[in-house]
Amino acid sequence: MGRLDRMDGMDPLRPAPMNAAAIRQQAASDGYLFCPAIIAPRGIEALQQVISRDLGRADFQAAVLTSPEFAELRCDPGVRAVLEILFRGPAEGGCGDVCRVVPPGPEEFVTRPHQDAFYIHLYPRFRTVWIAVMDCPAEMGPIAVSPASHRRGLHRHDGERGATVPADIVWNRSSLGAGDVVMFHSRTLHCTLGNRSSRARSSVDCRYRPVAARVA
Ligand SMILES: O=C(O)CCC(=O)C(=O)O
Repeated sequence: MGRLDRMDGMDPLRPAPMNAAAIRQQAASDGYLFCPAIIAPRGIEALQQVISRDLGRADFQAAVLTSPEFAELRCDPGVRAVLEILFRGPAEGGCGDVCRVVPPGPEEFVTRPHQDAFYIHLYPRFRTVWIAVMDCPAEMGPIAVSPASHRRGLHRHDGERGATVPADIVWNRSSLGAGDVVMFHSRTLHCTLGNRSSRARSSVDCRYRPVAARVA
């Protein structure tokens, strides 16, 4: 994983500003927006209960992603408001959503650095929204993003091993609270680290595109 070994020294995520012009500017320069506590606890707690209830089911993923609680979270007005600023118009969800429950185990379940645009070709423009469904302190290995990496094109990817990361890349990461969101450009390099805590880590990642980009 190369320089990921040195992630302990990395800078914290930069919180998103409050007004539309500054949000667009920061997203354009960093390739991500960190929106602390943007999702109300009620919606997060409802999804937590669904995840606990359905964990262990063979169709866990489908059960969670088709639940009314997930549908509500995906329509969260705060998240949509930021996406609409970025897209300059309405956002459409359902462009590839995943619920992840990552058991403790330092390196076993890491998601190696990659760019979503390398794997998802169906949508020319999309944003990924990573939502902490529980408090995720740094030791749980929550999402890390590489600022400005979306401006450096697509890197070579090697299957499960992810992207070949340039030597000068830097990473931002913070301890996240339940309801914190990190949204990022489809070409932003990102990864998660090993969960070194004693509890499983739950998150969802949802993808949205501008309605205006829909192909008839
Ligand atoms: O949560 C993870 O382990 C990885 C998330 C991810 O790669 C993504 O949202 O694209």
